[in-house]
Amino acid sequence: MTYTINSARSIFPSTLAADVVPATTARFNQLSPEDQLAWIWFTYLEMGKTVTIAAPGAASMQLAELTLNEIKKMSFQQQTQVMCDLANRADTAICRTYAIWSQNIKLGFWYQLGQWMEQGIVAPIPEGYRLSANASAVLETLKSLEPGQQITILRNSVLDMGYDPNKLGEYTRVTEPVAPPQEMSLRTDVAIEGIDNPTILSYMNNMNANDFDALIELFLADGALQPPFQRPVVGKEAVMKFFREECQNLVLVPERGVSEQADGGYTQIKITGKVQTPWFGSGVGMNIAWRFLLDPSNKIFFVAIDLLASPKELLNLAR
Ligand code: ECH
Ligand code: GLY
Ligand code: GLY
Repeated sequence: MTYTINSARSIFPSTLAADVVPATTARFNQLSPEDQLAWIWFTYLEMGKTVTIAAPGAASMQLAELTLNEIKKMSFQQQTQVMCDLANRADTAICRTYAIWSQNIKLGFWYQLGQWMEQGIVAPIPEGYRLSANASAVLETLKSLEPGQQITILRNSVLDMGYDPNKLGEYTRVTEPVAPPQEMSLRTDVAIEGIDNPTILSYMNNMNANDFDALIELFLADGALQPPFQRPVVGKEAVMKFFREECQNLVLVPERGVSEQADGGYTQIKITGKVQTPWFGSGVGMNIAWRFLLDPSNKIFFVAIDLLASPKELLNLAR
């Protein structure tokens, strides 16, 4: 048998992903725009008790600056309208601008608005705002989850806002500049219990060094990468674009793994461990599995990244 991307997706089928994340996001999306904004505000306050969010890099803020300044000058009523429009995915100039920003620019934009809301520069959530019963229930669910699951839901809520980019026709995404890879002398090597496959070790080390040119060479031309809760990104060019836009400054901390022969001379390898995002640093360790399928020449045909259901899953290396 030869593998297709689709059949590769189900290697290590006993891996338990955090399905509560898409389920909670779906419930969030049912709320009214006002409720969504207030829900995020309360979530943000709640999470602020235990984790700190890092200020975004200057480069990403600069790309949102025109829009931020425009909003800063508005009345409270107009500011509230803009925020509701974003949650409502309305067809406005600001929602169209927002739609073409990369993930980090969207997050940086809201980070700034949140600061301004705290400082009284941008309209706050009305004092005494009462969440609907549904919104309160979704908030209770969120509180019961692990921090890595909470920040993923929070990020989803931000990424879903603005005008639908699929309705824009041709457009060029606005992204942060890509920093040069880390200098060789500063790089560190991961060690993974049970794994000495050089492709896997290079994958982790190159990602940690932001060395996307070296990283992409580990993939087959028609190789694919499947981020958590997403469809696979297929082909070297698309995967490289994904790395440059969304993978700077991640910290991968793989812990253990298992490797076994698969059909047709392929090798399947499952690794579990932690990942940190630059937004929360070592304050939030996400429990992650990587499920790799390597071809007979040891190149990556497929890798899925899963956010795990619980820390217990870190020990599940069953085939
Ligand atoms: C306020 C109220 C009004 C409305 C809004 C507000 C502001 C909200 C703000 C939210 C900020 C949220 C943030 C969330 C960040 C989440 C980051 C995550 C990162 C996960 C990364 C992973 C990486 C995995 C990968 C690996 C690979 O090997 C391949 C690549 C890749 C309050 C004003 C909206 C400010 C900052 C969850 C898992 C390991 C797949 C990337
Ligand atoms: N502070 C996180 C970032 O700029 O990616
Ligand atoms: N800073 C966003 C991410 O880590 O994907």
